[in-house]
Amino acid sequence: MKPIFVMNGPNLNLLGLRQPEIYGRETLADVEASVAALGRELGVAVQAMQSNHEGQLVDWIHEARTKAAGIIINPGAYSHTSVAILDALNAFEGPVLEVHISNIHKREAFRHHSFVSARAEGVIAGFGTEGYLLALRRMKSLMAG
Ligand code: CA2
Repeated sequence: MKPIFVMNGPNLNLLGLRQPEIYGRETLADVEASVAALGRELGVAVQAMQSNHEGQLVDWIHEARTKAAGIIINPGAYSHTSVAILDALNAFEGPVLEVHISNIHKREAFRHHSFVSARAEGVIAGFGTEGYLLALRRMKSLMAG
């Protein structure tokens, strides 16, 4: 069974270490552990990755073309700027779900638009780090049907 890639973009390595009022107190390692545990419960393989570099995220999305069944992605600030990540996702054939920890629509206007949303089957925003778990459950449904 191919894994679901759970990809996090720039600055998300700082989760839990700064700005807990926006992003909560869980670290990225905590989130990845919860996602892995839910993956075991659901019988879905999960591979987590994080990079601060746009090109690295693009390369992993290319890798996903042959190695992943689906992509759950929080592109961080690249959501609002990166046509390159959108183009890479458009070359991936499986389901894509976009996650934002914060409610980007309640924040500054420049966060209201995400290039990635044009490709995603669904978008979760403002559910905190629980959004990753909701996305994994949804991914399992998408893979089943
Ligand atoms: O809400 C989200 O998940 C975001 O994708 C997070 C990005 C932000 O640029 C997007 O607009 C919304 C930023 C991630 C920064 O993460 C930090 C976590 C802790 C401390 C500092 C930054």
